[in-house]
Amino acid sequence: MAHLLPDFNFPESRVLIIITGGTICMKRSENGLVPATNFLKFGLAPFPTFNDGSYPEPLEIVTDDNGTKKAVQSLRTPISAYERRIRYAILEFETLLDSSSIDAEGWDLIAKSIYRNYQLFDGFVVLHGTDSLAYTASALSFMLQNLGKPVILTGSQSPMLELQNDATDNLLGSLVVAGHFMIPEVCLFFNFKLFRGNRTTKVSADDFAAFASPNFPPLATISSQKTNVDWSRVYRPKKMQPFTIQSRLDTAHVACLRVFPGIRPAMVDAVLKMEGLKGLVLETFGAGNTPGGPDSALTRILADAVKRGIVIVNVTQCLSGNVSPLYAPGTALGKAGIVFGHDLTSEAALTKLSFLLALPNNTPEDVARQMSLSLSGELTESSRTHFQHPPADSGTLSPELTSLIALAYAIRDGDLEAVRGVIRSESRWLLNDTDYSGNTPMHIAATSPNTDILREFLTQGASVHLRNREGKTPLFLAANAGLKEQIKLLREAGAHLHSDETSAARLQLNTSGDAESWQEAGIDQV
Ligand code: ASN
Repeated sequence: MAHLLPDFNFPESRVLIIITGGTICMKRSENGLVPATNFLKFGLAPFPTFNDGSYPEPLEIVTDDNGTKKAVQSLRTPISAYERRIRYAILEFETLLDSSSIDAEGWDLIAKSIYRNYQLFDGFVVLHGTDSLAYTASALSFMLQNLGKPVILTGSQSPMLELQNDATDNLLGSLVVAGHFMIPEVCLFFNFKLFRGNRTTKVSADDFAAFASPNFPPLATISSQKTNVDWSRVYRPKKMQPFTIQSRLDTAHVACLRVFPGIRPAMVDAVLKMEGLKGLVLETFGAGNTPGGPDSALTRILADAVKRGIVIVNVTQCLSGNVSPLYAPGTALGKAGIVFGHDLTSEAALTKLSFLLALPNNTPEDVARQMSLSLSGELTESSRTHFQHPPADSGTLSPELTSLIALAYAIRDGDLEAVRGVIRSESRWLLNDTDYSGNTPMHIAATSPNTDILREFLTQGASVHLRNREGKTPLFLAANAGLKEQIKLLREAGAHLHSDETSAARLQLNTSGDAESWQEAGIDQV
């Protein structure tokens, strides 16, 4: 691809890489592979793909809840196929772990690291071992609420320092996604595929294609220089609320049990009578069946446990498909108050149960109800129908661009009905598309008079974090234009100024800027 701009003019995304351990950063030792510290130095800096040699200034990262900042070394990638560079810094956990030892404490540490640094970076990559990666991805998808930026988890089957490794491709793909595509989800990137994290499961102990998402197609695939994102599948928050985290999942009072031919009801009873047990994931046969059928001792034991307030969730042992009241044994479980987990993976069921049980004031009935609803795209609610439209033909002016232009006019005219009409007429999700200057419909709405349009976009999950070619967010544009109502709405939805926008705002203030607007945009808090 011909580069049209001089090197120094390329926009830059900032990505924080959080390292928890795992094979990707392991080195050989007498005791087998063990995680090694200082990954930036041995695993990234020596490789031109991860280091363009420009050695930029250090970047600040936040290291604790008091907001303590530390300047750390940062590196820059070469220019991408999308004419952008990614500047990244590393936050390495003090104790690096094989992921078989990561638990709710580790999930908290990851969630907190993202929360503390949320305003300083455009996206996040988490390096993690593969063994428990699907659990961590599922847990984080519930813990990170109203997420507006990409969080990409990855790891590898072979360490970065081995000759034939998958570490390079997995980390590079994750960086490309986190640095270019505003996919506001917890994702897992592996072997050229981007999956929704809470749909994944580890399917191979050694193959590079280690993960699958059997009930939900990938969100994106990478082939050569191209990243093909299926925007129609991307999950977006529907609430106008800023990013928050819910920490401390309750993994101490849940269990997971796989039924097998000949399983003794007394054994299931013993698990259900363990002190303090509040929730059980029951991995059943096929479409949700247990041995013995409706009048069996096992069904009675399960029904009694539900009466005692234990939430039992029925998921299938099969790799793909749904549990439902199709056969008599499954129907009996439903009647006994056992929740149908639809097409949840065991990993998602267990972490979701731990998440819901930890929420204050949640009764077992509340937990049971929410277990069969989708909280962050982890299950397919059976009533939902997906319509897929064939791709549009290409013309001189693509239909997407025509719609985008019509949308821009409708926003500028403040015509909410016309805006809704354009959105309805287009099968694609238009709201994060950009015009030639990198402005999204949200950028245009941020400076147009009808705030109902802005509100409409925000409640439809349009991103407040996308930056135009000049690196400016919709919030910056609204503050620059002194539009208080627009600033207020954007802030309510979690918008914030980036550090380079803050410097630009301070310059504006020295000349003619409206101090009150900038203050409302949060300038003295950044
Ligand atoms: N045991 C390793 C881990 O999960 C496996 C891997 O990362 N491939 O940390």
